[in-house]
Amino acid sequence: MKKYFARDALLPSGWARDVVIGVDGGEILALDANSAPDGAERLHGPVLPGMANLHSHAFQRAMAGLTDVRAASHDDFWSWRELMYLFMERLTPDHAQAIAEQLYIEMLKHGYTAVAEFHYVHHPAEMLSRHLEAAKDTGIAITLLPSLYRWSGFGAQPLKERQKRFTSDTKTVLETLAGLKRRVSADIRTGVAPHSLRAVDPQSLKDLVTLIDERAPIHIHAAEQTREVEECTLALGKRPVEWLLENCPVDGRWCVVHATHITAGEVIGLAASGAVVGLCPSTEANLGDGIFPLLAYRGASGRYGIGGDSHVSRDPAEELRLLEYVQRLVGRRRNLNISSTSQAVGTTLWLEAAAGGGQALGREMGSLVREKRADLVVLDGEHPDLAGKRGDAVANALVFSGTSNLVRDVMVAGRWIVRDRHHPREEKAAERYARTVAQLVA
Ligand code: NGQ
Ligand code: ZN
Repeated sequence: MKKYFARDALLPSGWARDVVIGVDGGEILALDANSAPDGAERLHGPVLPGMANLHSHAFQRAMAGLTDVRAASHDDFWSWRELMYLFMERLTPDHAQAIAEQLYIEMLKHGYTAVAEFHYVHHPAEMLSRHLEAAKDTGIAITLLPSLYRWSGFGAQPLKERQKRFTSDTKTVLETLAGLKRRVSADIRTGVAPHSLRAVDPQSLKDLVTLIDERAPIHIHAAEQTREVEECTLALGKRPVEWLLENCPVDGRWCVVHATHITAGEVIGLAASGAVVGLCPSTEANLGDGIFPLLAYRGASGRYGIGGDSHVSRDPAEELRLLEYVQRLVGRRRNLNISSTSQAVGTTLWLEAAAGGGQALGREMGSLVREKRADLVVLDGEHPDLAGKRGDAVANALVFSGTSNLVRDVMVAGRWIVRDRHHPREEKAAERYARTVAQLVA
């Protein structure tokens, strides 16, 4: 067993001092606070559990910054989606892999140690295996979620020309999963992603849920836009989250992505279901989605995690900052997301999002406890932003003190992937990425 010593480490109960972390076989085997370093290797700064990025459409990384120009007289989520479809038309499997590799390195360097890839792009088998390659090459843990995508809107409207490439049915999703399972190794997970109630009909959703492995994660977009809520109410007689709660066995395997527009009743129902809400603060802000009722939901003990989604941010600290700031701006108060364990917002949000994210990915990760995967995020103890700080002040500096990346070293499943702010493949990946983007925007 390899032993590491951290002066400060974020445990589920809060920050602890002088912690010895024993790692073997990719897992945390021992964890002792208030211990002497003895023969342990000293880590270079405070340690937090690795963060899961629970919602990724990797290719959209290459669009970041390209759509923030007024393109339609009424520019909103739906006009953005047209641009995204256009962009996707040019995307080859080689492009997708180059983008994913760059993205996963950026995410690792900011403290994400696992990602759920929600995949509805053409050639699912080929594309998914490219994401799998990118994950293996970069060292990030991946949960692959092939998507069920059948219709362009409620009431089984046929796919529009640009959406035809996404088409899949229960059978093809199951085949894709079976193909992936043959390649599944210990460090990948699979689940399914019925795209949304817009894109799947009730029967195929029910079939899919019945036919998959009973432990497989199920991720679905829901209630991101008010138009979706209105159309759902007309077609199904219920709001999207309300319909899911009444018609599907929503439980801890489910990740309801966005869930932006939900009523007080849905807040309670969703929280009680044990599902994870997948919040994507930077993307939701970028797309003008609306504001998730986080305080009420957390008040009902609801679980959540964070996703990069369109990857306008690759930094979990930025996502958490936005999560809190939006609530402050709306509520005109400060320090809103706190818990019984900690009055510090940075500490609370990191702990909760990491645990919820791990659950959504179907992985034993997201907290520093024995028998969880050894995913360590070590901050740069020498950085000016951390000067003189310990415990809660460290997490708060991480989340609320500007935009420098404070992450120095990152371990995934017992292996150091980022050391001294460097990923071994970053130079090559950046070159390949630059060539790819040049081709895509030409
Ligand atoms: C996606 N993105 O799947 O990439 C979606 C757009 C849709 C977000 N919802 C497509 N943020 O929802 O129809
Ligand atoms: Zn999405």
